[in-house]
Amino acid sequence: MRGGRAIVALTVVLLAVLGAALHPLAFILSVLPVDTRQLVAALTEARVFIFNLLAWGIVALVVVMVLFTFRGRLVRKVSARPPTDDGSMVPAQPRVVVAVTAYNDAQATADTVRDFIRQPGVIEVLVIDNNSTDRTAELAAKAGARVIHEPRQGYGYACIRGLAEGWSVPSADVVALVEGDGTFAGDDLKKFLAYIGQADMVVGNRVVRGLVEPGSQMDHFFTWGNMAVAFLLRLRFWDSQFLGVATISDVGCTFRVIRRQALEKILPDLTVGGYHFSPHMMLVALLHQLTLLEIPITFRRRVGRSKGASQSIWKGLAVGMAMIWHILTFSPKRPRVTARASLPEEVAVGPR
Ligand SMILES: Nc1nc2c(ncn2[C@@H]2O[C@H](COP(=O)(O)OP(=O)(O)O)[C@@H](O)[C@H]2O)c(=O)[nH]1
Ligand SMILES: [Mg+2]
Repeated sequence: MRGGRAIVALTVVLLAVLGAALHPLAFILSVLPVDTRQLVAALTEARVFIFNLLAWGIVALVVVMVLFTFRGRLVRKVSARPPTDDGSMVPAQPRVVVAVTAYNDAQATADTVRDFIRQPGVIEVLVIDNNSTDRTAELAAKAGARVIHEPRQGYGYACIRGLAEGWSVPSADVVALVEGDGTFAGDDLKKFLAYIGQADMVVGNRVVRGLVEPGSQMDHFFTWGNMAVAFLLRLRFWDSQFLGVATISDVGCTFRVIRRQALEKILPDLTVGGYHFSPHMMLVALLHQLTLLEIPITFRRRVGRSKGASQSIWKGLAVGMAMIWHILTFSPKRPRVTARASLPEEVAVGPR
């Protein structure tokens, strides 16, 4: 069943939270000046039942882990699939097109362009201007970017357009995606390029202590939230040894690099225009059996005001819920393609 493991994990977490909440609830009821003895007894019974269920669940998990360990010793299994070798291997010095999402971030976007344009291997920087009303487009062009206007409002639409436009640059070996908000460092691009020979797509990880600048958007809430949702993604694409076919710990990092041929396979299935685009792209890549690697990157304070998930805890929660629902339920609309993919109308790019 699609997302079955993730649903079981969510149920376990909900049961644990419910069981924990029953304790103080029973206590509060017991000190009330009315007779609540029957209710308290029922709650206590429910709590004991949940506790027993979870405890037996842990025992079963340990037994399964021991069995897997013994089985692994007896049968040497290679569970990591080597990267796709269908002529899509990238050269040692790949040519990179960088696509930058931009929405009313004039200064930060121009700085991002200047930062990335000077990185080794970068042949072009594209700024996807998503209906900005400030000087984003003008300053980005001055900084040396080719500015492309995306009329459909939304972070995901800006990402899809950037990826499609990057794919359409014939000399590009790989396409990088970043935000034009000053959070990502051009210097990190070389880390992605160091690994792109070993995976179809390399994504950034912003949950590594020491690399995240104090005061950045990655506070406790966003760090834990990303880790938890990433674990759901791993449960959906499970591998018993590595706890997921892709060892992902951060689902919301825009900074990623993908091989041109891999991008061609997934572009027609990229459809999410909203803030949950990032895990959407990972899901689609995994459904196409592409290999994903995650690498630790630096994450800096944002320049300017956030318009995305980091606006507030409520916005972050809403985006998190959309991500969870998407991971549990998504499957591509069109039949799975393994051969050469064709681009649909909405991502098709005109002559350059
Ligand atoms: N919020 C928002 N961001 C957009 C949109 N279109 C493009 N973007 C860009 O997408 C990136 C993510 O938005 P951001 O405000 O940084 O969200 P945050 O990372 O959650 O703080 C930025 O580079 C924006 O400029 C849009 O319609 N809304
Ligand atoms: Mg941002």
